[in-house]
Amino acid sequence: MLYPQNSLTRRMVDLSGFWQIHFDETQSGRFEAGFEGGEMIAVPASWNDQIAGRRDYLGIAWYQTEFALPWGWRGQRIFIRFNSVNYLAEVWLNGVRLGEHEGGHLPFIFEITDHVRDQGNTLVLRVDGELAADRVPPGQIAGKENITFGAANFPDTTFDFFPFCGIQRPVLLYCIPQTAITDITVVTEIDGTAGIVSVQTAHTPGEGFTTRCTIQGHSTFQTGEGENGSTTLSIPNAALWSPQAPNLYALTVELMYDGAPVDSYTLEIGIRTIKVDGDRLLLNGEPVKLLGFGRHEDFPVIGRGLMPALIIKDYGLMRWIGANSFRTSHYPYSEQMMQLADQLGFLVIDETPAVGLFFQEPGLDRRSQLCQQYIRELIDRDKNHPSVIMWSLANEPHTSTPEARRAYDSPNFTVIEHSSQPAAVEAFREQAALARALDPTRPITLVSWEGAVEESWQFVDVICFNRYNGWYQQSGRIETGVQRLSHEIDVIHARFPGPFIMSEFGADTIPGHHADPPEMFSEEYQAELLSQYIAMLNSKPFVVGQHIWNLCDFKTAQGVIRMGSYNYKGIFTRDRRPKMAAHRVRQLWTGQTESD
Ligand code: BDP
Repeated sequence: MLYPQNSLTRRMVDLSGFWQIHFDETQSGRFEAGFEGGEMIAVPASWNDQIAGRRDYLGIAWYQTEFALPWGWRGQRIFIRFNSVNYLAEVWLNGVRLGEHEGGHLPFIFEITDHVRDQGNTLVLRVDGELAADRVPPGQIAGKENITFGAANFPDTTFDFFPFCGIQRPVLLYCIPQTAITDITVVTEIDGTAGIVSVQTAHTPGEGFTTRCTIQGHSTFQTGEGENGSTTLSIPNAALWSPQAPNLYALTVELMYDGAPVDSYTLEIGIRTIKVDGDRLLLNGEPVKLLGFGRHEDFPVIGRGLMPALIIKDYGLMRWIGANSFRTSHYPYSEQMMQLADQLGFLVIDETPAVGLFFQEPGLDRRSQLCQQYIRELIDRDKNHPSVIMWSLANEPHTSTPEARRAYDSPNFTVIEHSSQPAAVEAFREQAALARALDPTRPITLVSWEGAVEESWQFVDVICFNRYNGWYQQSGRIETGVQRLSHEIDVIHARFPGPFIMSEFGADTIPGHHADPPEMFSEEYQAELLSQYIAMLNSKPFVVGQHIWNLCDFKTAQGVIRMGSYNYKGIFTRDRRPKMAAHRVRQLWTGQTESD
């Protein structure tokens, strides 16, 4: 999927601004052609903390805006693109239904060429933010104990972040030529000092078209077999892409007719390879270690809305602390975030919106289909980013059987046979195969807290493990917790050899709360816990990554383990001020002290 852009042959306008919203609690209204008397709402941004009294509203809301067709677009093919609407969106233009899309965080597009007027276009969305057991991420099963937290949560999520709703990323209107480039897929290899760039292109059907690919002076023609073509360019003495030197090349694809370009699209590409070799993760053939974070798209007032300044701020914080990597926990991040990862040189574990899954309860078929849809959409969206080095199929699915869990929780981590529920194993077998078929070039991971009883780790290339010893377990006893974890990691590695990433570890910390000796929730405790984890992880050669949970404090549902409805495991506060641990981690990761 190509992000809209302005070029010689393409135009795009952003429909962000003040729209109208009508909350339809009784679900009685049909407003396909528009409505009167709504409230004002800024798009993009979640509605929850923006509109007074609507924080916990997760029902139906109708959005509307008006727009005119930009001058000169008539005669082109015209589309509308929604970069992210959470959770389910149904869309109408001038009363004509365009379609629907399920799942927040991934883009969807409708062609509107035949429905759009020159002026006075009414765009209407019906957004459904309800949590339900057959959606992904799922809500709770009615009448059942909360699968994730034991105690009830409000709103009743199966995951540990606030279920923000609404139009959370830009809505773009764009046009392309009648016969246009529709897709580009780039794969890079390294041959000695040369970069080998394979480009596959697709265009709308048409006779007599050829495709030209140019990378800074190197150009080849691709003559079509129908609408699909492929070509390979060799770049001598290529400047490779890496965190130390995020070199990018501009690849321009032109669709030619009668010797002249009728469409042109420019993509920033990075020449790099990513491979698993035994216990190592190799970037451009060299071992690489990931230092970084799990994060959230989360900020006061805007909720999960796109805020470009916050993206810059967070990359600045990650740079300052010596991070080179992050995971898009627990859903795909904005396309702007991904573009900057390419430009600034961050290694990204790109995660689908599958979090808090369960496998015995009703709705499994639907949930599994949605997971597959998300894998397709994510790879389609992000396949050309050099920063994306791995696909994460899910975070913390609840996979083990109760018997396996009981045996594993013993002092020796006893692993019994068939430790995962068969339905979970089947689901991840299929999902891993799908991801590999769609992208054979990148490793796959599954982020789990289950430990060595996670049978679905057999399908992945890299183990991503979340664990909170010294916090949820061995509370108050950091050393005991870290020792036990060290042993558990060895047990996991013996069962699932290969590169291992500690994808979450941390401690809730109230900024300004101090204790000596360190005590849970104090700044000292977080700094000490992270130091001991990092020392232990550094001692194991197969550990190729350490991602602290979390970069910043973030909003959650209400519940007894979340004071003020926040997860306080950030090493920065929600408004991005450093806690003591931020300085400690910076010293450990960069060798620099506060005064440097
Ligand atoms: C992990 C989850 C993460 C939570 C974290 C925590 O993956 O979403 O926020 O625990 O409890 O299990 O802080």
